[in-house]
Amino acid sequence: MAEKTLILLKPDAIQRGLLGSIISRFERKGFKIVGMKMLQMSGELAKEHYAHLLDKPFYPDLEKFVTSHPLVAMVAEGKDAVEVIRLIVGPTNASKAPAGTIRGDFSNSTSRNVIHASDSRETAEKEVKRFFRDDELFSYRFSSSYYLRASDE
Ligand code: IDP
Ligand code: MG
Repeated sequence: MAEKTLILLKPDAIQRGLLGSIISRFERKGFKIVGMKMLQMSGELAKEHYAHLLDKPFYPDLEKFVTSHPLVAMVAEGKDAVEVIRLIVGPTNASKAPAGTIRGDFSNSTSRNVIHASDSRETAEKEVKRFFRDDELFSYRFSSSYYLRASDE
């Protein structure tokens, strides 16, 4: 089975009207979106998702930020999805993120860096399950012609 990874388009991406611009980058790279939904994180979910940061001084702001507004969760599937999508996303500190990466192009901040992506295969497996039930993930093939026109057109 192809590799899957979790992507969160954080509240700043929605508030700034960047959803389409960001999602298109994964589509044009050839990744398949196999799950997508809007949700608002609870404090409990934030604490689980950011457990590695609970003792950091910025954690209270992080939790408030991710729980105060809706976000979009996606699962992308494709070859080396975890590693390649982290490369497309760019480093955590968006101020230092290279141009051409999502964070490099859309943010100049560490705390408002528009997107989350799983950082390893092990993390990705846990994070996909954290946000999506099995029946919320889809398996389909890209079709070159079927969705462009009917066979008799
Ligand atoms: P990542 O999102 O690149 O995987 P992590 O270290 O897992 O980076 O941190 C998760 C999120 O916590 C970051 O995306 C960012 O929103 C926030 N964060 C991390 N480090 C800082 C910091 O030094 N100041 C403020 N927020 C931070
Ligand atoms: Mg991380």
